[in-house]
Amino acid sequence: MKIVDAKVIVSCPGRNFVTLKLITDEGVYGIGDGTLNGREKSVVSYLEDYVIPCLIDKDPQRIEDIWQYLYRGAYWRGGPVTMTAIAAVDMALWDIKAKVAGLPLYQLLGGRSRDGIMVYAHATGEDIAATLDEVARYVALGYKAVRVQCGIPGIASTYGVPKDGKPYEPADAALPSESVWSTEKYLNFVPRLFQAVRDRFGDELHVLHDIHHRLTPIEAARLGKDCEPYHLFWLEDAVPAENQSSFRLIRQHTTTPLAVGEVFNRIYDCQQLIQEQLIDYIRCSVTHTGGITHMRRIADLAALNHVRTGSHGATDISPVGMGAALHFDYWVPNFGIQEHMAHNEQTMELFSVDYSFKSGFFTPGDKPGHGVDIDETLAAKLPYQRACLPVNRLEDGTLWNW
Ligand code: KDG
Ligand code: MG
Repeated sequence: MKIVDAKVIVSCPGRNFVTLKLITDEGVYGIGDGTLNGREKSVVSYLEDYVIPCLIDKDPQRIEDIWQYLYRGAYWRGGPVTMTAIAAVDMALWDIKAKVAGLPLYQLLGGRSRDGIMVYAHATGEDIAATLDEVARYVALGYKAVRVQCGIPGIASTYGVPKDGKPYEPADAALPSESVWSTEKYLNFVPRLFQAVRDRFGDELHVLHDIHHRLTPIEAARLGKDCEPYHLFWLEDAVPAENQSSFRLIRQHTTTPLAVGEVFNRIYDCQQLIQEQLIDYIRCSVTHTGGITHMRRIADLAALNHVRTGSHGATDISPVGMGAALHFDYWVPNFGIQEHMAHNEQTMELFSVDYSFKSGFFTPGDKPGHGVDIDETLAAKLPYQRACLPVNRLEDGTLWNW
């Protein structure tokens, strides 16, 4: 069996997606997600100019060898563009292998470890009352876990909170839009939000929160401590994690579980965090972290250190990435939770999926492969639209982490 052709399909059903299709001489094809929010075209170029020419005539069954070829063979290892491109290839190859075997992908990984995959939804609102109503909506839909983000009094716009009633999509302008941040206003407000959540919904609902890299370690330690009475499922991305040892300080001060990893792209980004047990959940995604082949390595290291998975699943993970992630989640023994932010209707017309949701849990489906495909005719009618992620400034104008 040989790879004879490959297509990179860029489409914009309300937001941009990069989808790789690898075609074999036997007619079987595989689909992979190569979407890197706000940097989509870099992955397209990397795939078209450097990766695809090396794949033609290769045996698609040799997933490990192709992975090593693209990773080691690049000389310039790692980085989000490279690792997203490798992920797209890896996902497509696993799709082919599972289709050839006539099995759903999770069976090739070792079979399922659970009956369903617990996912968390995003509840957001401009104030506490609106946010709690959103939480109630998700609880009524059957969700067992909800991420809660709320507008902060005194700050014009806040991460995760939609504007003008539109669905939240952070890449919102052709050039980065600017938002303003106040750590003090945030730290004073957030514990009140979680007290209100527990007062209304009681103790059983799993409640999550994303700080989106905006605090220093000691500030994150204060927030973790202040939130202990509300026993969060996790606090996510407390500080930027290039400096992995900064989590030590947070850890010394609070028992609130910590999650990080959506901007990581390889095992070395989280090696210390995992080996020193500085986090509880590793949030790398199949899409941005070298595909299923590399995610297995991270998950195995995590399992040795009591760290569970909590994969990133915002809308910039396409339905292809979500489908592949759900097969991984079904298998991975140290699964924690999966993020799920629903895609819009046009996206779900463009991609056909086999996964489904029931009472707070997803299952990946039993079609051979990962079960997700793309309608290329519709994709051709939805061209790329330039969209960048925002930047963030402190109230005095200093550039800060978004
Ligand atoms: O592209 C950036 C988004 O994926 C990110 O802002 C979403 O933080 C995020 C999350 O946890 O889903
Ligand atoms: Mg996040």
